[in-house]
Amino acid sequence: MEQSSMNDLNGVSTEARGALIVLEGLDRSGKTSQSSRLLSYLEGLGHSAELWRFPDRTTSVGKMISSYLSNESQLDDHTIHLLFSANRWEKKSLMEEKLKSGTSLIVDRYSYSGVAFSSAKGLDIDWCKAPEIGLLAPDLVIYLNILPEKAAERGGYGGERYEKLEFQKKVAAYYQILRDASWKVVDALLPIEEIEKQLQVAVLDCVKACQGGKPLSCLWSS
Ligand code: DGP
Repeated sequence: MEQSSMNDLNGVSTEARGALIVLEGLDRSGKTSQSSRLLSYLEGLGHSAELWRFPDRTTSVGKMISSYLSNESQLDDHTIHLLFSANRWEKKSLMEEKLKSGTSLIVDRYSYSGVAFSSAKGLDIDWCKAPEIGLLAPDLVIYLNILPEKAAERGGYGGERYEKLEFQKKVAAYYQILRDASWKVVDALLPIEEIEKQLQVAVLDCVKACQGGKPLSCLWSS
């Protein structure tokens, strides 16, 4: 057997690939700085890696989302939910291409934000999950756990639509519903270097598993 391939459970040969690593958490939980640190860590070890974030505000759908978030436009809750989802779908093939070519992706927010934020507005959780079905499933979900009150204390929120304490409390409750045993939950109040160390261990294991040929799968598994 070649070093770059192995057999999955069905006996189908799977190739070495990059890992899909997602960071989730409330606004101000520290995802963005930990994502950048993880990128430097993986690159420092010689791995091919990229930092992505959703919403990707550079696409035309992303620009509509950005305008909604900054309260420059108003949209029905269902409509904006589907736009956030479309913003992930429009990047799906590139995502798959990158992973298959061996690049690991560190993704700041993904479908879990989609479901938690829209459910917090009162939309049905199963309805919220439906448009995410078929997107690539992360190999690792890292959840930076922080009490909404503590997150709000961190330099305050900006002026975006969801940056309000009462709303973030509801989002936190929906993250609890979505969370499963496979998530790596890290206390976001630990010192930044301590969080970084914990994440490095989890991410390296995950990258190695994907290099070993762990098959790609799709949402929604639970
Ligand atoms: P960020 O660029 O990570 O600060 O995200 C912008 C805001 O949008 C933030 O409050 C979280 C929220 N958000 C991110 N993804 C989604 C999504 O898919 N659906 C909804 N409703 N909100 C989202």
